[in-house]
Amino acid sequence: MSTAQRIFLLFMLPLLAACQAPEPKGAAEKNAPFLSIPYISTPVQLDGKLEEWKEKAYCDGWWDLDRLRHADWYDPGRNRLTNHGEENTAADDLRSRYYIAWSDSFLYLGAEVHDNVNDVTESRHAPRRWYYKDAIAFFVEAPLDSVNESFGEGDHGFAFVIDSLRPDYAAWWRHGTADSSFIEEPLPPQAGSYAIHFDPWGQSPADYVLEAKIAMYQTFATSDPAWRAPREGDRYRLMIVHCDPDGGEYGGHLLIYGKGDADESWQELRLSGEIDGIERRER
Ligand SMILES: [Ca+2]
Ligand SMILES: [Ca+2]
Ligand SMILES: [Ca+2]
Ligand SMILES: [Ca+2]
Repeated sequence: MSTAQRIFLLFMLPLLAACQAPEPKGAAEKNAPFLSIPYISTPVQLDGKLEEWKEKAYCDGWWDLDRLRHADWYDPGRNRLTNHGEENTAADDLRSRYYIAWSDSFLYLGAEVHDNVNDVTESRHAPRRWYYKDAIAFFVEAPLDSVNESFGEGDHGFAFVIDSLRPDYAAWWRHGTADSSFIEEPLPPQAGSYAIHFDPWGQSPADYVLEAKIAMYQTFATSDPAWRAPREGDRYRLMIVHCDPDGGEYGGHLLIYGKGDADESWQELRLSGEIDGIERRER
């Protein structure tokens, strides 16, 4: 072996070994390859009660900061809550379950939320500033494409402010097209609607259930000509932004299934067939 070969091996072998080392077994909750969103044929009544469809919807359990900090999209600078000194744990401040399903015409969105303070006011209010109020936003790219965009073609943000007065801006639509982005407007009534049930469990007036539906043709078809009437196997992307300022200005956020406005960071979802509810046996 020549001197040059020895030197090459001396420096390259450790590098090659490092490249082949197994990934460390961290605690991070890795993104699943995609979320399977079930089809539902059940008629849905928008009344702030999810019972007629939630067991047949996509739901992966409770989300709070304790769980979120182990997700691989977690960013402590953006995922945080406002501490009033009254909450024993971050989960007392905000914890939520989300439900998603689709039908031939609608995307159904639901959430069951334990919150400690309802806060929908802010000093520099503007209709588009849902992210400074208690609100849940569902970011959807439909269909998924290979272009990394921020509220460009095919991108939508459907935000619902948890305001009992139901102002016009409480259902908000941020979207884009091939040649424009961040179009901001109230969600037109024909494009979707929502219901909120406050204090659903008789435990806190700040708790709520959100039940919403988005008319896919009236929204998705206007943004991307590649969108087609939904069918099993169609690929979209999803991210949830759950805002909980509670007296802070920008305040608290849980970012779930993604990292921000860039749609490339959002989680892939696929429209799938109908599923049965989880069976619970007697013994
Ligand atoms: Ca309902
Ligand atoms: Ca809270
Ligand atoms: Ca709140
Ligand atoms: Ca895209």
